[in-house]
Amino acid sequence: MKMKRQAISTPAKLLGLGSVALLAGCQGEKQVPQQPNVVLIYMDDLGYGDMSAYGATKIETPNMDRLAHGGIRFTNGYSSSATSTPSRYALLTGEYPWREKSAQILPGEAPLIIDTARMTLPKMLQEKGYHTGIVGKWHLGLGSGTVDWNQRVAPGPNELGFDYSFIMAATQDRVPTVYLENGQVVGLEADDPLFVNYQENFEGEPTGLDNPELCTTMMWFNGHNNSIHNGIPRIGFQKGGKSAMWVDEDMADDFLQKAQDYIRNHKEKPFFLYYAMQQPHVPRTPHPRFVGTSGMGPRGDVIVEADWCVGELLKTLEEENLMANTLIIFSSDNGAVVNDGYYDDAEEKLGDHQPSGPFRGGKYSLFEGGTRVPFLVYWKGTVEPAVSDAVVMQMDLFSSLAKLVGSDQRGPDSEELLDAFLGRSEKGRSELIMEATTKTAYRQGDWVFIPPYKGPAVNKMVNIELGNSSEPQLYNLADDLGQQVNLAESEPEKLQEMTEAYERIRNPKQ
Ligand code: NG6
Ligand code: CA
Repeated sequence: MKMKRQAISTPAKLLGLGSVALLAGCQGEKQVPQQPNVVLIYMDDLGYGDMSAYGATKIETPNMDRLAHGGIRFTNGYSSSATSTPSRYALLTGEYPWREKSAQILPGEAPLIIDTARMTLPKMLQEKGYHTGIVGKWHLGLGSGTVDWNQRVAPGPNELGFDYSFIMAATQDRVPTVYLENGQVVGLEADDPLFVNYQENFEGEPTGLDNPELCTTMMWFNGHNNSIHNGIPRIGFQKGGKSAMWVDEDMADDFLQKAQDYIRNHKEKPFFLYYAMQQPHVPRTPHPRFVGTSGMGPRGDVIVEADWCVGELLKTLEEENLMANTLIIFSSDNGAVVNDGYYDDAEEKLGDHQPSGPFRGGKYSLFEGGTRVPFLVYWKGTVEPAVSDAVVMQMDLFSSLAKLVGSDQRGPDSEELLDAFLGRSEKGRSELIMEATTKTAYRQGDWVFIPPYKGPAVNKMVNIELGNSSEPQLYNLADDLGQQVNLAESEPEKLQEMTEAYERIRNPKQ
């Protein structure tokens, strides 16, 4: 007798399978445990070509590769944007970031940009009984007005669905250079309060601009010339809070330890851990034991360091016997950048390493290098190792994980692609909009359309082609992965079709 779709979970229960569901349409496939732990490892600026599993030959990433070779390695995995804040916004809300104007690279003093009344990925999981935690980079704003860093800072991750948070507010190159645990600045002492200002400096405080002699760890190249901490000039001004300041070289260990503690402390019920690492974003500050390990300077060294962290996290899951019941997702918030504003030898020691792999552009770019990122799904014993060409976005994790855990919640733009994520289907998205600093482009099938945009073709400071052109651009990725041949003139009908399809999503008629 054929089972009806809706009836599928009932017989599973009758068979005593407990929290096991069969995936509709996949008879004969293994059953999927319904409430696995979910660990999302999220890199900052790791490019498609920065992992050996994605073709890097100059750098070894054995632990990331373990996830790639033992799970599904997506070749068409996208972040939702070519920069951090919008990608993280889409990840947590399941909504295209260009719908929210404030979802652009935020300063460290920006208010929270997601309404606390809103459904989010961690809230959806909480509703299903999960304990939820974030460790690492936040970058979605904190508080609702001017933040007093000497009080509990809220709303923030804890008000958006994370039961536990240990975060840096924005980025490693932005003040305040402190961690916050559940909204409290860690290690702050009452007699040395912390003040932050992005408009003007505090009287008598040195800056990278006026005091280059104090930039002893790293010198600024572009921007990054405000307050100095740990010999590194930053974006934004801060004063006080000395006892709370992080040590950049220890950051990887600090986050790793909190992530490991979180796993050990919450293994009794299903948990969601969002482990948002800081590498290889600037300033690249490997712990001394990783200095020189890549032969490519600090950018390579912090990738080696990050890879080690991934290995240690996997060890913890193994030690706690959690591997078979933990779905691990690995990706990066945007594509690669080499020089992102400090003199750190990244250009000089790059050699022939290609951080964006075969793709044109990188971070900040509308070309594929901006948003096409490493994307891995690993689940020991449940997900079969494979390479998948399905088109998937990080924004789709919201609805897909909801489906997995039996939640009816869906993100507004988030497609439910659970079968693709678990390697049971090659069918991903048929279309998507990618975003780069407020500009957008459109992919449908193998075709990519980039509308005409004002602005420089190349951001010379970071040496990245942005995708701006006075002419429309049309590429066919099927035989032009590197977006070298603009077909806009030779394929006018396709151009017209793509323009209309793009406009339908981007500027729908009311
Ligand atoms: C840019 C910074 C860059 C980086 C980026 C955000 C300058 C010149 N450049 O404005 O270094 O911090 O913002 O990166 O200040 S992201 O990955 O968090 O989006
Ligand atoms: Ca980033």
